[in-house]
Amino acid sequence: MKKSITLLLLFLILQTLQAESGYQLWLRYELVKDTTLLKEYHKQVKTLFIDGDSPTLSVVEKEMVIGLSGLLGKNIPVSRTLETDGTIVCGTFDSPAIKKLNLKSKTTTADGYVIQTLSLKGKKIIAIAAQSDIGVLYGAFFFLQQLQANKNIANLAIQSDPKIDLRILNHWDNLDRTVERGYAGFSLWNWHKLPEYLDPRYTDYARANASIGINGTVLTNVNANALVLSEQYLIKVKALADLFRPYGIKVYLTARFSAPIELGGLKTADPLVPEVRKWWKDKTDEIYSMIPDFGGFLVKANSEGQPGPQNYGRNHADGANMLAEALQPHNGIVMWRAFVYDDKVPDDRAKQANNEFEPLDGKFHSNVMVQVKNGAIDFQPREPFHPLFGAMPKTPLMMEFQLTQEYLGFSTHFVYLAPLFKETLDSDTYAKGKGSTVAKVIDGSLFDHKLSGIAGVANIGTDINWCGHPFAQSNWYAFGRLAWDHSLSSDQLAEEWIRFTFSNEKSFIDPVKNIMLSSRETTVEYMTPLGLHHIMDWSHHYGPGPWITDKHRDDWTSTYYHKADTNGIGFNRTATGSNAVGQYAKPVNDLFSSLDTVPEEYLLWFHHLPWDYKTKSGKTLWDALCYKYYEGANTVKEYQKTWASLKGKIDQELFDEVTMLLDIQYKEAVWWRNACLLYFQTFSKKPIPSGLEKPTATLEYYQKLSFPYAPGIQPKW
Ligand code: GCW
Repeated sequence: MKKSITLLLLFLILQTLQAESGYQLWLRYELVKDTTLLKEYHKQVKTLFIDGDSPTLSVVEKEMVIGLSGLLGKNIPVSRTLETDGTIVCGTFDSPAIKKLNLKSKTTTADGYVIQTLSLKGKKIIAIAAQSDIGVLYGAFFFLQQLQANKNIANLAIQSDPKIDLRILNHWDNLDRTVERGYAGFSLWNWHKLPEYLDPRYTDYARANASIGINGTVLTNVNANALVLSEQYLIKVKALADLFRPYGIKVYLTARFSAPIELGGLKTADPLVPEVRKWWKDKTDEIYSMIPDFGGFLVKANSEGQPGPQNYGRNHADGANMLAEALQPHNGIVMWRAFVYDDKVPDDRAKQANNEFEPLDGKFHSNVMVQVKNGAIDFQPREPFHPLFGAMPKTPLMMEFQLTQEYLGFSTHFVYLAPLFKETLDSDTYAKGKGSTVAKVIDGSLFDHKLSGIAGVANIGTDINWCGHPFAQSNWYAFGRLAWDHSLSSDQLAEEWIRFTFSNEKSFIDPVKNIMLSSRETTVEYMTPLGLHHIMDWSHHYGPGPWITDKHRDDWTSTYYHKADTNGIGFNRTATGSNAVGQYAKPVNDLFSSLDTVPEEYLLWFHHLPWDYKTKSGKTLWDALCYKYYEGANTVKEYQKTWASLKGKIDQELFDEVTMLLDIQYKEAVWWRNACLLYFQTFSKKPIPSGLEKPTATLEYYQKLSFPYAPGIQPKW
């Protein structure tokens, strides 16, 4: 015991001496600086009582001990009595100590928790209780966060239940440890050294996820490799699953549809062929014999060259249901992705998912969820909500957000994504009249579904700070918190994260929060303003490439999407064009179709308009476009100034890191602005409005730039 206290103190001292790398994420547990508050906390938190014994409750104890000693700067002893003033007691509702307390509020879910201050025989104690051990763990983290945020804990009466049941990270990690669209190093999963070598980082990963309520992880890329389903790899998967279990994190795998051929030696993967069905059933049974709480499969089928049921003339429901049947006896689920587009170039790629999936509504087994990206194209800086969210009432739909910044400046640009997530979640589908928000679709409440889920494509890798950009951590954080409670505001989440990660000082929080809250809009402005989309460079997606054209698939080019010509610019998706608007409910269709009502941010998403079209601001379309691009780049310059003024308020190394990244971001914002405007100018034939500095480089210069080694490229399959 003594030894562990000495080690702990040593650890705390070392921590303060070392420069901060960002490794600790939002779990820094720094000593509370406000001395009055610290004194209060010392009175309120004296001992810790963990009522029960389980791997998860051991995690609770460990986390509380680390957290409290860090925050309070003193050792908090662990006892087994309620007799002391200042006891923090953690346990399930049916544990003896918690039972004694007769807590008034209860939770409605297994994951939910209650945190309550109460008096017992004149002693003030705080109870952290839940239906399950995992709920207790979530409550413990939330309690520590109250201290991290310097909140008053004198009279806690908190009750919290997650609104969405499955809160999952999707790793696009390959078995060779490259990460598709990953900008933070290599994959965390060291397959070569697993199962024997358990990198301590796996535990820190689990802690971080549990601290924000994430309860599932898909370990492998949706562009799947069947090998992960072989015994050789399943042993490794099991090692990770065993490690994650006490943290409430279930493991899922991507299932390559052709695995019965590649691994099983069958001649076909046709989902209606009995041998194929048997292969999946046996494989699934094998997985569960090793990992009894295995979560299930995530599948990308018949999309971007991935095999799927359509190869055999079957549909998505046939494929998904085959896997669902294999998983059903084990309570596993299938997450079948709706990000599909086949070999034929459609008149409008935005329509394809609805075209293929709407007719299948009601045909999926009860343990299938269809996983839908937030927008119909592909994680663009801004997209209107995916029309499928209002169009499949009989099927539980999962949300898929992208945390990794494939289209948002990789891990170089400072972009806080909560406003993007919220914009989609708060969108009204009108599927059952006004107020039918996307959030209500995915939390299951609108159409009364038992299953509910949300996935985030992870932005995590082996970089010391996990996400590449110190501020990219906030996207992992905000995703987890919103998955738990989608009604939280971007503002609140930004503030929490800043407090936990950097500082409780208002003079730091306010300006940094301002940058965070506007950062996504700023990025849209210098990349794809007014509803432009998919104008990035070819394949690696790094930097601007509005000139990309004449590739083997038209719907992978930029010209397909912006349709700029001497007449104007934009994709006509109204009834006179592709009629993608027809996939929305009437009020949404009307809103987007009419030039009087379409929000300016979606203007060119839905309309092709002449260059001299008068926008609401009174400016011509060309001028409005120019001003937006300039505004975006100029705002990054403002960020640089604001950030520079914060020197000395946080760790110097971290400060310098963000300074350098902002320098790159500004350079790249100007690059986006100049390249796009010079290119569009060849059609508009109009000058850049006076007063705006003219690009110094030529369009040819930008077009010649080449980046053969840009990170995160999609490997050839
Ligand atoms: O946007 C595209 C990405 C691919 C990705 C695909 C998908 C995993 O460029 O890299 O593949 O989306 O979501 O399946």
